[in-house]
Amino acid sequence: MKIINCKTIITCPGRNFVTVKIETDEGVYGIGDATLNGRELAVVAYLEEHLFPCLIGRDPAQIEDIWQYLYRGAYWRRGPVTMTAIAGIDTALWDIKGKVAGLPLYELLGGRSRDGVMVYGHANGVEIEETVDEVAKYIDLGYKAIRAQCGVPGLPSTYGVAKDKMYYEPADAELPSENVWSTEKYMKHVPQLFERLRDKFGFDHHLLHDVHHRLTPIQAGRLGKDLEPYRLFWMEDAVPAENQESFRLIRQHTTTPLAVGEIFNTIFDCQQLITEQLIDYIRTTVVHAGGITHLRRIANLADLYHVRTGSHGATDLSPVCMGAALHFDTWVPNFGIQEYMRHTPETDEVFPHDYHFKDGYLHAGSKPGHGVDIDETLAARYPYKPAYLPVNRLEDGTMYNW
Ligand code: KDG
Ligand code: MG
Repeated sequence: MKIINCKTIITCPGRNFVTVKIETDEGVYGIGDATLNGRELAVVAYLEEHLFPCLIGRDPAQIEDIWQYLYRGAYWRRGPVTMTAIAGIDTALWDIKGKVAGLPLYELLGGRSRDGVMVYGHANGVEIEETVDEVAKYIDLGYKAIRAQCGVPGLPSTYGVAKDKMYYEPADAELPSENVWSTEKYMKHVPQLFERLRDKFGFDHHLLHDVHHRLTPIQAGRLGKDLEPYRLFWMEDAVPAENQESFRLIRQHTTTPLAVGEIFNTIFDCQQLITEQLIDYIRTTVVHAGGITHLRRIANLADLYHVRTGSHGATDLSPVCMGAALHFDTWVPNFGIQEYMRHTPETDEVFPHDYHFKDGYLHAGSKPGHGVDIDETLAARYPYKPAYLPVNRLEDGTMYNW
């Protein structure tokens, strides 16, 4: 079997998605997600100009060799654009392998380790009581785990508080919009949110929180400690993680479990975090960490150090990524949890898929490959629209982490 054609499909059924399609001389094709929020066309150019020409004529079964060719062979390694492009190709090749074998992807990885994949949904509100109402809705839908975010009094807007409750979409403007941030106001408010949630709902559901890279290590240690009575499943992205060592300080001060990694691209971004057991959950996912082939390496390393997976699953990761991630989650021995923000009905129509939600779990389905397809005619009805994630400034105007 040979690769005869590769292309990207860009569509915007509410938000932008980039999909890689690889076609073979035997009629079998595979697809992979290559969406990098706010930088979509950089990945498209990297794929079309630099990677696709190298794939024509290759055997799609040689996934490992192709991965090494694209990663090692390029000389320029790592980085979000490169690794997202490689992920799109890698996912499409695993899809082809599954279809050729007539097996769902999790069977190729080693078979099922669990019946369903526990997911967490996103509850958010401008005020605490609004978040409480949203958490109640997720509990009614059957979720076992819910991420809770809330507006901060004195700040006009903040990360995680959505206009549209179910389909939160932070890339909301043609040029980056600006948020204002105060660590002091935030740190005073968040423990009140979780006190209220535990008061109202008790301890039967997992609660999670995303700090979104906004604290220093000692502030994160303090917040983790303040949240200990509410037994969070995790505190996510407490600090920007370029400096992996900074997690040591957080660890010294709190037993609140720590999650990080949605913006990591390779195993080298989390090597120290994992081997020194500075985190509890690694959030790398298929599309931004080099595909199934590389994510598997990260998860295997993490397993040796009691670190479990908790893959990113926001709406900017397309249903193709979600499908592949769910097969991965169904297999991976050290699974922790999977993030699940529902896509809009328009997106679900463009990407028909085999996975489904039931009683707090997602089920990958049993179709060969990852079980997600793309309706190209429908996709063409939604042309690309430039959209950026916001930026963040402190109250005195200093540029800060979003
Ligand atoms: O593209 C960026 C979003 O996916 C990210 O901000 C969402 O932090 C996020 C999360 O935990 O889902
Ligand atoms: Mg996050």
